[in-house]
Amino acid sequence: MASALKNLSTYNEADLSSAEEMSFGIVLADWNETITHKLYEGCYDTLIKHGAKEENIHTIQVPGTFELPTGARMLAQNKDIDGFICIGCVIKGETSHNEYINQSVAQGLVNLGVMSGKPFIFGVLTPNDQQQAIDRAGGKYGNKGVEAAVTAMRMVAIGKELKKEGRKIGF
Ligand code: DLZ
Repeated sequence: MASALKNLSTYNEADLSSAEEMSFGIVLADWNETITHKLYEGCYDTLIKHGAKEENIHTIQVPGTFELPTGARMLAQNKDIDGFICIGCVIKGETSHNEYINQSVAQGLVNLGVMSGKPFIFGVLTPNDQQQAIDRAGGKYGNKGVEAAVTAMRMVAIGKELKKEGRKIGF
């Protein structure tokens, strides 16, 4: 089990470039807000810690996790943003609603990323119960929001590096 081995807030700072010149869109789902708002804090604070400017972090709130891909697309259409972080929490219930939401959101974000060439990060917890969510939203397994922020920074850095290299060889 991945979380038994890895704390979600642990990362190698040497892997990260400064986020000073990067812009981010955060799309935050309000369902399970006691959890998602903790994920948001972890994410936002990590971006700021690594140099992102407040004015370059654009946040919107959407009703639920299912709305994350559409919210991200709306943000992408209206702002010039390097990388998107989508934050939600879908707790398994008595029905299979969680599977429909999780699969469509994961697929939606993959589609957005592949089509746009920009990162759309899946910062969604998919726990079996509330305790598993608490453990991963600043609890004993760290904070998935931190992991999502670090992933976004690394992907934006890759995109920027490739653009620079492209200019160097004169295309
Ligand atoms: C309807 C629903 C349910 C049952 N559970 C969750 C959940 O655990 N986490 C979450 O983010 N959203 C949930 N939703 C709401 C859906 O994401 C969506 O907002 C509604 O189905 C309307 O499209």
